[in-house]
Amino acid sequence: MVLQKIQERVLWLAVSMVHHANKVRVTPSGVKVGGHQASSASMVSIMTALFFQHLKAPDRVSVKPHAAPVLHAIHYLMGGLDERYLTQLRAFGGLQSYPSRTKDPDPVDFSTGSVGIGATASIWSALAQRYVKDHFATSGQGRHIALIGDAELDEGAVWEALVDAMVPRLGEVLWIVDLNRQSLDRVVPDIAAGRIGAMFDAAGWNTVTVKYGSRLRELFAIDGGEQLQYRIDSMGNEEYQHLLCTPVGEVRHALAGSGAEGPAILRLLKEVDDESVVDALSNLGGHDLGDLLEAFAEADRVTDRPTVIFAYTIKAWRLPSQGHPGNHSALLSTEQWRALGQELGADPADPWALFPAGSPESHTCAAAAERLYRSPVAPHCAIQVPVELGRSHHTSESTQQAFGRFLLDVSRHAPEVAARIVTVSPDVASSTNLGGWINRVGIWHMEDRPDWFSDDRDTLVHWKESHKGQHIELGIAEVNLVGLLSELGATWSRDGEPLMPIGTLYDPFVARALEPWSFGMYAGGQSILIGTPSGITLAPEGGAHQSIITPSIGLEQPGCIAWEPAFGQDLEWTLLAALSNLGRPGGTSGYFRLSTRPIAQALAAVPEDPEAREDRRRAVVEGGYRLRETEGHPNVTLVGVGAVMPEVLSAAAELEANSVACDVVCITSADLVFRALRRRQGFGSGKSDILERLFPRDRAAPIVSVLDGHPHTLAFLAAITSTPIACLGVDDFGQVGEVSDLYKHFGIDAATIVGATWDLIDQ
Ligand SMILES: Cc1ncc(C[n+]2csc(CCOP(=O)(O)OP(=O)(O)O)c2C)c(N)n1
Ligand SMILES: [Mg+2]
Repeated sequence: MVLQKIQERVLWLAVSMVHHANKVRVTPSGVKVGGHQASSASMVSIMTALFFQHLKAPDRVSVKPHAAPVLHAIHYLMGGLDERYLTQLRAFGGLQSYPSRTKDPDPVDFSTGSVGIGATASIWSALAQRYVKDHFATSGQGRHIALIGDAELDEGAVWEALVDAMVPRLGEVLWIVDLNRQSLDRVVPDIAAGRIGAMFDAAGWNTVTVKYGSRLRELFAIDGGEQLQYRIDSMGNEEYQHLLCTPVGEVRHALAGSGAEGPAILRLLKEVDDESVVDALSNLGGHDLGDLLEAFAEADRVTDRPTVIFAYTIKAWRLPSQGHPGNHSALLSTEQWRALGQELGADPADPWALFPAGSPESHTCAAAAERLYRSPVAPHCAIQVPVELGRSHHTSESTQQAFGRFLLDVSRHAPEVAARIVTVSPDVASSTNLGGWINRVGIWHMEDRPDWFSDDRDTLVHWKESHKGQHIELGIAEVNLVGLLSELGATWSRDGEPLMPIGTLYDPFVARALEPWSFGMYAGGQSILIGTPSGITLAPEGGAHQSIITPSIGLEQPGCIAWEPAFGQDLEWTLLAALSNLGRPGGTSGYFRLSTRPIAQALAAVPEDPEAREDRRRAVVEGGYRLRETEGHPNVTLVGVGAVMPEVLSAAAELEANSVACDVVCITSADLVFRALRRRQGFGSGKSDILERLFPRDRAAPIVSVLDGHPHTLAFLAAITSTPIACLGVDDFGQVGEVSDLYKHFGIDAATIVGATWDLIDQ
């Protein structure tokens, strides 16, 4: 059968890529290269049946991380990957260790690597595509398929996604579980598949199981077959895996076991030779191409809910370490690799050979390539984001309030930008000030639903759900939030329609969502995350919710610019700048750390003169501005970020009153200032004038830095003008109180700033 030959070649190529990277290519450092021949082997049949027969062009496939070589082998056979890459697995500029949407040279639909995240990405991608279809004139919707390892189902991210109320409606989602009963270290304990299937069932999924291959089914159908099936079905995973590793001559008796069904099984197997007993035992449905294709077709017949196919497979299928618990990272020796080539009809002397032109296999590969061809996504013309919205920020305002007003201002003054904004919140929309925006744009749902509280006068946030809404509400699930943000932030590259996704959460929960958030950016999603309220400034609201390390997280997070504006005007300017960075090649995500502390806006009055105002705006979006300049040379430069600016300014006033000359700098993005410093030091290219603007050399003075976050975040400022520094900040959390109590307790109040200044300049 043609597919049979193709899957053997796919297995050979995948194993050979790993073999070459580890046993042929020289690694001068001596550092382990690695690769996963066993994990690849168990997925070969599933992926061969899927790609060469079943898949359609619009379908998107997320491939479990350790089957990356299988995906590349398939692309190679379909003509989508140059041969030179096959020797470059895990090499600089070569094929990545795990499928990478942004770094691999061949078409990869989803980046995977962090287990669980690649699985759930298919769900968020389906939702994002539906959202885009509901709001813009896009067509075509394929399946969103995730090929996942069985141990990925141990990940909380999977179950967090499964219980979301929208998910059971996603008929386009298909998961195929490579059920090889093994994880990295061990045989998955007991027989968990039935229980897990029931959990999917309870979550509203259609479940399909592909357990036994045709040879086993034939044996089950004859006399003694019932006992054999009972014996295999009731056997724990560990015993089954042990049988796979048992010497050929001993398998028959071990399979019969010592139970009541043993004699009937032995009678059944009497006419079967030892090799065939072993073959039958390992004849699982996940390696039976016909059974797999039937299961895919069965999944396609159910369109009103997602489907999961449990495909029983064997880890290291057809490799010497088949089924062995220690096979996860096992590599074939060169002799074993050569022998495998012979068994699979490949030539180790010419390992990358393609099927001969004109052969049925070559035809099937070409036909698959043609069937799966996608025309490139046409780039959308840039959305013009204004630099101002025209609101005057006076009186007293917190950045969180300013954020709520900002969204309403955008919908009034820049409707074409507002049309692209989609907000998402994990059950904290109203407490992060999204209420006004939600009332204006409504909640997005796949179908229109009645608002039972529409006539209730006490309801402040109206829950009007329709397919045209622009806010998506999730349950309390921060990992879902960042997963969905990532896919909403990738529609510009997938569907040609840029979105400007903004997610809100309480700032300490950034840490809970950190790794999947970061992974989403690596995978190519561009979005804005609003952490609010933040720091200890949320003081009376709860010690447990205080975030301390998020300023450093923001500064260090790749693919993202972190902002912490103090004033409403600064929030407006920086948020507009962040929006303009979304939804385009070379774009970047944004992270805002906001606060519920009302601050007198007059403290940072914006110049009236248009030129001076524009000058201020530019500085604000480049990382900060000088808020106060003393006459003559300063004795100290006080630097503040965010909610602590009133303390910084009142410390400056007190110091001046005591003849200590102070300059004050208000930083809006420590991240951008640090990047400018790196550039000035020769790491990367681009402007660094913001450094001279914030810290002119001719005004260099010792620095006292203050923020509501870990003090080390601003320690780098000392390098800008080579001055001494005292870093004030917060290095503990968990105490409720009034803001003034806590600022004093943690030493970010005006008195401590004054004291730190005296200590510093006395030295
Ligand atoms: C979040 C995360 N935790 C741990 C790992 C390390 N890891 C890689 S593969 C693996 C086991 C995967 O088992 P399974 O999904 O069943 O795939 P198989 O190798 O059996 O095909 C683990 C723990 C990881 N990549 N990501
Ligand atoms: Mg597994």
